[in-house]
Amino acid sequence: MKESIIIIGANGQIGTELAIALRKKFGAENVVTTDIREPQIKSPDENFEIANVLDKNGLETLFQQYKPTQVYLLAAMLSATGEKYPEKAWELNMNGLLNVLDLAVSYKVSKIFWPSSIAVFGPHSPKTNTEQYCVMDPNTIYGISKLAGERLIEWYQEHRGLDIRSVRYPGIISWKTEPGGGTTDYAVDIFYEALKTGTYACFLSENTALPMLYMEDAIRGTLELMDAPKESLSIRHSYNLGGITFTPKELAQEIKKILPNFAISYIENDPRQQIADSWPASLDDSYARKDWNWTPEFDIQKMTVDMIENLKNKI
Ligand code: AKB
Repeated sequence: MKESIIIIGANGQIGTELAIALRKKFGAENVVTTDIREPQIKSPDENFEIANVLDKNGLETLFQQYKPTQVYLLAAMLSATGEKYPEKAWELNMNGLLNVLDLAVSYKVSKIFWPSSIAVFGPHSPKTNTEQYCVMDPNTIYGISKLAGERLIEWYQEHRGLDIRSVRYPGIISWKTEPGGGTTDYAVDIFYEALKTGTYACFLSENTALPMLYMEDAIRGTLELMDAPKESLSIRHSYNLGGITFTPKELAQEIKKILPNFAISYIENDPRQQIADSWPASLDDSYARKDWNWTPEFDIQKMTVDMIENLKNKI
């Protein structure tokens, strides 16, 4: 069957690269990217439309026009920005999801992808090798909205017959598009600053370990999950997706192997520290490994080499 794909929130860190991968896989003519503003750099084969996920009528016009078979909903406000604008974060993250789910039911969309996050865990969740099922007491608006979203997508599958696929993304590291408004963003900023100035003032403390994933792995994992036979998927909410775990100090050491003069310093009392402290350091992703053969390929060393190689040519 010919696919028709709509990506909502396509200009962000993940959307930009997912769009490239989806155009390659399904043909550029079958992929429509949307966001609230024009992309800064538009790919020559990109079919772009302005759309706001909170404008249900506008979104419905797009569904009518393109009759999507797959929808990727990436529009969201992340953890750090969400704490600054909690009402807006809740509205965007929850009403945006509800709008898409309702339209997906009405327009019989075959498959939906919606990302959750490690932010669904909280201070009472196990810190290391955090299991799929455990205490979950997120204390950021972003995390609360993601956990509520996980419950909603399971409900829509159970009661409205949708097929929704989801992963709990850790911090995503990439060089094509910068992230914005997250707690894990330091792990991307550090590379830009290392190349531009040779120094980085990190907003997280040196021993704050967080789960991370290189973009190439994240995109491959997402496409593999979307391709997996429905019968093999035992999780109908969102899969833990593990990759690499490291601290700012360990990442700085890895960067120093390539840029020996690089120096890191640490800023104290940044509000993002508290958020990071409430999140796991590593994830148990055995359900993803078992159900759809998830295997990350990038370790910290391979990722650091690739980031510096690519960013050197970009900045
Ligand atoms: C954030 O830091 O808010 C995001 C996330 C882990 O979901 N990168």
